[in-house]
Amino acid sequence: MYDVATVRKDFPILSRQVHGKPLVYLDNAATSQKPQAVIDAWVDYYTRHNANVHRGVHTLSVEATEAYEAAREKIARFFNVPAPEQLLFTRNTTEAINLVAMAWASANVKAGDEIVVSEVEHHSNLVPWQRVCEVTGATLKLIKVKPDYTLDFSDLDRTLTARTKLVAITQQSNVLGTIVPVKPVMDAARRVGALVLVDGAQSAPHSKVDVQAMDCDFFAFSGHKMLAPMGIGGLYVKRGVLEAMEPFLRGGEMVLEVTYERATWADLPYKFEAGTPNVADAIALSAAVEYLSRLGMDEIRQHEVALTKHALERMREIEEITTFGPTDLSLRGGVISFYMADVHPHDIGTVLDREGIAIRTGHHCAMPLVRSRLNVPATARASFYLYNTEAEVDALIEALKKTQRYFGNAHARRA
Ligand code: 7TS
Repeated sequence: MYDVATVRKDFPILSRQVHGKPLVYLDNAATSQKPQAVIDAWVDYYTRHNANVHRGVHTLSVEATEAYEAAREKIARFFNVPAPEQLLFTRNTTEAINLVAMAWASANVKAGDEIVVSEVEHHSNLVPWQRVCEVTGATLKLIKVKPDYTLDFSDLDRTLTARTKLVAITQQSNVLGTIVPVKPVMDAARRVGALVLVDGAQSAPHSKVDVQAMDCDFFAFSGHKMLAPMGIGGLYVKRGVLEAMEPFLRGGEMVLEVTYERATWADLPYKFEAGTPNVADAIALSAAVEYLSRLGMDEIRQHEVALTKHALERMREIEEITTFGPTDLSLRGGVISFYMADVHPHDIGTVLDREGIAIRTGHHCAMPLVRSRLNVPATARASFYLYNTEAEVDALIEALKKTQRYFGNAHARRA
């Protein structure tokens, strides 16, 4: 039985107040809060073991190296990565995707080729591909979003052609919550010989990810959205693809031998990890995946489905609210973007903050989707995680009713 009250005790920040009210943190799609176990792992590293890795023979350096590589192994197991060296540490999803754009695409995408993304992508999985196309002369193509907020796969075999080199697609939309089934994309990509990159920023924290079952070529994720500190994330790459890839950044740590004229590269994964790595945060990320595994990804998902169901039902009590995203709960994660007639999302966010409730407002780094597909200037977005409760959803609804009464009346007064 999932016991959210016990889970909450692990997160020190959840006991704080904001404007004299208990914090209700519903901005989890932006970043998650951290359990004590993660904070402790980070503090323990700097308190007892800190040293640079892979360089020294002294005890601290050996301990730091062992802890760093043990973290890589644990995180690799969490995503069912076949071998730890296929998990590259990056700062976040954005850097992981840029690594693929720089190291793989620059060598494999040529003028006349095509890269396919979807209309729901976060800027991090759109802008790097725009740049690759600009530099190489390749074309960027879009998989459309349907009026029911799922992706239109009916045309996949026409969108993907013999010229398609890569499909870069999110596994869960940060705006709509839509869960994207990757299999049809994989199947269509394999038929034309294209590779597939999966943006797991929003899926990795909330559901079981198995990169081998998915069979994708690249999988990118951010630690900070899955209970770990900011500044650590990763990229899984399929072995054959990884072995053929040129380095992303060049410098120390990633070389085997260097002369004044040239250099040769270190083994995997170090060839892709130039410079001193983020050891403490990698270790804290391994504590985060241990915490998530202990709770169980399926249990976490079920908890979030229940919260989302409750929130969607209760939002219907407020006539002025329009929600975006699939109605079928099996097709959506715990993210609800919404719009309230006559109230700017920023005003909603401000009123809610006075009630201690943290939500996000804006275009959520998916400007084309919000502006030209949802046709609103911005949305308000509540996003749930493993520590949120039904009572918090109820607090959100009451605060939204208050917002509506306040602004609705203000508009009536002006009319
Ligand atoms: N891809 C998706 C689907 C995302 O939701 C995000 C971050 C990123 C990539 C980039 O992640 P980063 O860790 O590299 O920044 N999404 C959000 C959000 O919805 N609000 O703030 C960040």
